[in-house]
Amino acid sequence: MKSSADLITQLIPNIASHAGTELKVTSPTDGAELASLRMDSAAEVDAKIAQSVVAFRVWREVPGPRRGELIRLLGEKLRERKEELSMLVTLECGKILEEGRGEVQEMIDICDYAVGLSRQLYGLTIASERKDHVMQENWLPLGPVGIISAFNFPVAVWAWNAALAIVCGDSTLWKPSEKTPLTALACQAIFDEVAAGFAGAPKGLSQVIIGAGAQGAQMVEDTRVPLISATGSTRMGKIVGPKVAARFGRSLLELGGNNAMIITPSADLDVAIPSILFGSVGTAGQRCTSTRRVIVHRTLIDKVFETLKSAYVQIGASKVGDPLASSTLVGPLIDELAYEGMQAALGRVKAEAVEIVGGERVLQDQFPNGYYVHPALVRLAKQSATIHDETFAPIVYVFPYDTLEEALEIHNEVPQGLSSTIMTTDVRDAEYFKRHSDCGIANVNIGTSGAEIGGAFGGEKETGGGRESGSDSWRAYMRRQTSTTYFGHDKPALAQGIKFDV
Ligand code: UN1
Repeated sequence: MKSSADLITQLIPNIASHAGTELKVTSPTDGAELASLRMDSAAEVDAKIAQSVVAFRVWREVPGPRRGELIRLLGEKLRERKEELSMLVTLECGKILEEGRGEVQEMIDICDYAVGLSRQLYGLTIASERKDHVMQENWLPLGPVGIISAFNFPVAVWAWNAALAIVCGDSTLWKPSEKTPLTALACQAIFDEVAAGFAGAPKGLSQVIIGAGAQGAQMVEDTRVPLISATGSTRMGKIVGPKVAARFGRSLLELGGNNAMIITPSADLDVAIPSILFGSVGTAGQRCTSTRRVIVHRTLIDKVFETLKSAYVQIGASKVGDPLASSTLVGPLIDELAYEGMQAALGRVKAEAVEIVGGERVLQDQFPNGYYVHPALVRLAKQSATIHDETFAPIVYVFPYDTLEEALEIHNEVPQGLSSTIMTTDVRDAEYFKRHSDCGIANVNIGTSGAEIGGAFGGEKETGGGRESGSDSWRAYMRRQTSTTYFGHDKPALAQGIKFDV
């Protein structure tokens, strides 16, 4: 296997030009320094935005299907580099390699989707009330799109946004998490390589801004960036949303989740249990879609809890470790702060808990600077406000319900509204759940995490209301124009039958 330094220079050939002292990038696997980078100055951010405007003016004139061709080539290049990029994802954010591969696959999938979309950016033709008039809806490129992404999906979320924005005729500016700038630079290098050989792709069509809060805030406040697509915590969204709104910009927010599974009396537990495990311990509980609450019918609570308990004990004993090792299912938390957040959440719930399994730090001898934990399973007598906040760590709370109406009340009580699921073989329960879940995602017999790119992704309430990826999410990256054309010979007629004869 390649050393991390070789992998980085292979994927980011110009890494030396980013060298500096301001941003130390460490791997969550063992705390080792991967690189030390400089951040963009305010003048550099300004110049990148200006360049993005210039690139946009060129790119919007390129026909949609031709724009799609660039994204087709990007998808091809990602297929070629999949293994190396997946390894860098694992190294920089700590998710297991299998999930790193899944994340790069998600990039490839959205590229394929965007290629098809590039020939389907269509609007409506609407019946006009007036003779010899035609009314149309045109979808036009919007402008530079600012993308703010989080550490936990360091490359896929960029691809969801960039692939769509670019086929829609926009340019993009990407401010990745300061915890994962290397994967962003690697994606940028791949993009640059593809764009260099592509006639008509302007300089600066896609750019990366390296920095932290200040660089992000500068982009958020700049009126030259009509859309800010931001993924991260609700706390971040509460800052970004009003700032963008204050300048009449548009924001697409993908914020926190507090996702739940309801297990009904008719549930097939052979389907439910693996879904809980992937949802709650997968990605070390660091997905916005991770399963955080399991609401179980009282008749099944003992059985579900005991089955989960033995799985958690086994996972804690043998499946937590080096995310590059093929036997590992749970890698490290991103950093010490995440570990402290997890311990604080467990501390808060302790007094209410019926039983807590796991939660402690492990592998400290092997990885003194890596924050590995035994995923935590917490049994409660009922839900309380203590678990209304999202904790970005592997903690799942299990508690009972008596009637499905009550289960949905409990389910919807939290401030977030991203993903939800019901385990049932009763079609009535499934339909009731879909009608009453207040989330953007409501699944039946599959877990809360691991959505496909074809559907619109996002959620309600404190999750921010944005939708990205599939379905008609592309419309967020374009501006809608209503156009009425008169093609008759008579004196023009006014709408609403108004007479205005001079
Ligand atoms: C995120 O955690 O920000 O549905 C995105 C999922 C993934 C995306 C998660 N496809 O779990």
